[in-house]
Amino acid sequence: MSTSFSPADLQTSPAASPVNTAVADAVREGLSSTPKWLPAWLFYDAEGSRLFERITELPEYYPTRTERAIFAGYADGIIDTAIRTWQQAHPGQQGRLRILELGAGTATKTGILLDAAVRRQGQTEYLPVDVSEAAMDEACAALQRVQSGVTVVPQVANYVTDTLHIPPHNGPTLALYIGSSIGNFDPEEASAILCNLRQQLQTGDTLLLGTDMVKDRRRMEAAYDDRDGVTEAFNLNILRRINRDLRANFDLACYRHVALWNEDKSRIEMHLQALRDETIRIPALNATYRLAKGETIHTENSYKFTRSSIQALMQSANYSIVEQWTDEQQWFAVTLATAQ
Ligand code: AVI
Repeated sequence: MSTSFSPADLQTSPAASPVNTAVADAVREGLSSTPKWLPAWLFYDAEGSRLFERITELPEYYPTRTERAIFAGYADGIIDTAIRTWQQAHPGQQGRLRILELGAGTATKTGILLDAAVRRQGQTEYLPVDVSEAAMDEACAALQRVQSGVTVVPQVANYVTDTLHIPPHNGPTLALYIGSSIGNFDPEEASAILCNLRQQLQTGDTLLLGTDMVKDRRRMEAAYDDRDGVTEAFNLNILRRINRDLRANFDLACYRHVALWNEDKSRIEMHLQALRDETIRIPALNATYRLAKGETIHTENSYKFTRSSIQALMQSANYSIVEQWTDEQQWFAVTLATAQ
């Protein structure tokens, strides 16, 4: 038998594209488990990130605009309190506040706090830490377009799995972990992320944590099941990504988007439910998986908080709460805590 191919075939043939081992390992582990699950980070390929941006603008998805409004109302107070907290721990010492962020920020939300820091001290350093270099480049470019007085010092690192290494600083560090990103981790993982950050902070440095709060069940469920179907498309995109990255054969039309409030665990759960018996072949894993009609793949948890669960989380990671800001309806909270 003879075959002929050109180098161009090698580049374009899906069979020749290298398999991302992190994606392969995650999908193998999740689909071999009972119940089946997939890690939420798989949502964020280029299309998933674009869909998430659309989610943040949906009328039903209140967290982004509510947190932004809190920043708009209280940014100067937040910056003042972070500086004062550090000065109390370091009497007589001077130094400019720098802002560190877990995740690459957005020009709008993070920009409000950077603006307040520049108003207060003329200039500031901004250190975003993100696993995605592309996301970071985009965020930095957007920030630098709109922000003067801000020096951006990006760091590519996975703050969930790897020990952070932040350069030392003579002055206060305000670390941001906003957008209720912490809510996508189980309580033990959430505490580990804040502990990892804590190791890099000095006593008197501060953490500003954004958390979505427990509220009326219908309001929370609607935020994850919007009328335009954007969240449904976001959820289904995880299967499209697996089809592309691992050459799987998920039939997207056979899955239903499910978002429900789990009261016991205080979280919104997203699932994909099979509408009929399905056999999924994943050649890149050399594996076949079966889903029975009605069976679900659990794709995301989004924990919702109360004042006492925020307090417990902070305490578990060695922070003590200094001040908390919230909106009138108490739907979202922004908590400033100091490294003990
Ligand atoms: C990124 N994260 C905080 C969002 C959330 O609300 O949990 C992700 C999301 N999933 C569906 N809608 C938004």
